[in-house]
Amino acid sequence: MTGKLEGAARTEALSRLDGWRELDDRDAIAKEFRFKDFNAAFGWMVRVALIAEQRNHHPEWSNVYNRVAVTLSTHDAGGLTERDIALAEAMDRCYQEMGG
Ligand code: H2B
Repeated sequence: MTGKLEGAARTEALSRLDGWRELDDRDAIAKEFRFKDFNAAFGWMVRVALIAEQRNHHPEWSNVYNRVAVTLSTHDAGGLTERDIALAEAMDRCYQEMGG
């Protein structure tokens, strides 16, 4: 299992991400994605779900119509790890591929 991201490695990892913020009350990152409509939002969620299942690393997320609020943290590690950074990057990549 990868360990919690701390210090310089954490700063470097977070600098690779765009639009993600650190939460105040727990060791996690969050972002809200906005889409054209519900179909676009749910289509993106399906693609991300398949990646998450493949990696056995799953997001905390909720959907309201064309918006998806995502929180990423590694439960087994009790905080943020490289696995969260990698999933965040995959989410951003899927979003860009959909023209978002
Ligand atoms: N997802 C996330 N975000 N963190 C985990 O620690 C985690 C997971 N652990 N998905 C996996 C599943 C674990 O609970 C199962 C039992 O393999």
